[in-house]
Amino acid sequence: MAISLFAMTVNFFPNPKFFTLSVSSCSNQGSNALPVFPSPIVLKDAEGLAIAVDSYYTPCVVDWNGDGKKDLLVGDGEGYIHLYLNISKNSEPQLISSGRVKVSDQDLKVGGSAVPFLVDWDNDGRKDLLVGSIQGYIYFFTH
Ligand SMILES: [Ca+2]
Ligand SMILES: [Ca+2]
Repeated sequence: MAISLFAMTVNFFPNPKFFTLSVSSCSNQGSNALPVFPSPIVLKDAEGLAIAVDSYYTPCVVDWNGDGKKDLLVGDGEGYIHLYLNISKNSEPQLISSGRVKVSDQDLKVGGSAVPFLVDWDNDGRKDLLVGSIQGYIYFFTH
């Protein structure tokens, strides 16, 4: 399967004081060795609404719940991470918002501009969360 590209789009309307950011995807029309990306398509949730918030957005594709289907983690400019679970199949993902990622019933928050990455960092068989932040730190949330 050829890789795909995720991009972030900034939309200013009606003036530069108010803007939204949305997550877009480009399916690779070429090969992994020679990717060819057409115009991006704004990702929408299962209800057809653009996946967007009002600040910097960083997408990260993960299998959050271990069901074999790709889900989406999205860090935002305030330092929160939003989870979108895939309720369909990998070839035609349908994402539903599952809210912000939590730590001990509180919204997980780093200082700002959260950049999430899911990996088994300590090699114990459970996925952990590494989150970059605008302060230059990388936070480790063990599972
Ligand atoms: Ca999943
Ligand atoms: Ca782990």
